[in-house]
Amino acid sequence: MLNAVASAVESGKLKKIEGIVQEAVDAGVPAGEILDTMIATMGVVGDKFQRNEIFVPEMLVAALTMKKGVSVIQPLLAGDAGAKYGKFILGTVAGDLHDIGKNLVGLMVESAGFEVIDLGVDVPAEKFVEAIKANPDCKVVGVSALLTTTMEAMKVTVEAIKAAGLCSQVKIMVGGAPITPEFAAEIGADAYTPDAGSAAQKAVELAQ
Ligand code: B1M
Repeated sequence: MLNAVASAVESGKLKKIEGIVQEAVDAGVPAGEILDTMIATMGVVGDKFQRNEIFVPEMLVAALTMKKGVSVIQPLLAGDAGAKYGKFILGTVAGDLHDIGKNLVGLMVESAGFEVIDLGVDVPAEKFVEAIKANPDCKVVGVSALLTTTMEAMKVTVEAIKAAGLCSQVKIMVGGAPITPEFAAEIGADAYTPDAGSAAQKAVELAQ
């Protein structure tokens, strides 16, 4: 079952993925396992891209396929905790178009009890600042970056939030494949988490 999910994502079976994921769900495979399989498969896709075995279009179709697959299990992953911890502003930094990880963070944070305001991808630092100012009840901001070349934009974003004097209002969480706890500390972020599940736990901690 999980092999079929992995192979459908890897080969970009856009039309078949929903059925394949649904079959796995119906067979009793836990949604978390299905998600972990899809995440691991994107790692395989990335490795193939790095070895020039596939190119951007294939990587994009794999990503779209994963998104469709996630939509099937989304209701099983997200609980309805209500927005008891207030708002969580989230975005992928300027110059960066990767959003699957960010979207998973949004999903988990929402199910942990936040109202998520998703600014999308390629978000300039000023847009984060404006959104925080427009939402004075927001206590946590999540900033995602997937490229080593956009880590600098993450630094700029954290600096802009601090320069705008918003640190007493919000805590800043960062994450994404190239981000390390050391880098997070270096740029002055309040927290780093490696995945969506731990991001949700940390967000709850920071909001209290
Ligand atoms: Co891109 N890409 N990509 N790509 N892509 C990577 C990131 C890469 C590692 C592939 C590789 O070479 N092995 C490489 C970056 C290398 C580097 O920076 N050193 C790369 C490259 C080079 C590029 C382009 C430059 C390629 C080109 O055009 N020549 C280009 C850049 C475009 C841009 O952003 N400006 C590009 C484009 C794309 C697509 C558009 C085709 C597509 C993205 C589609 C989309 O997201 N809508 C794509 C994809 C799919 C990937 C890979 C294959 C998969 C990413 C993914 O979705 N993973 C990726 C390879 C890889 O990651 N191994 C790759 C699954 C997802 C669940 O994981 O996003 O890591 P991830 O999220 C994780 C954690 O990181 C964490 O939680 C999630 C898991 O629970 N997390 C957070 C993420 N954000 C968080 C925030 C938090 C906390 C945790 O707190 C706020």
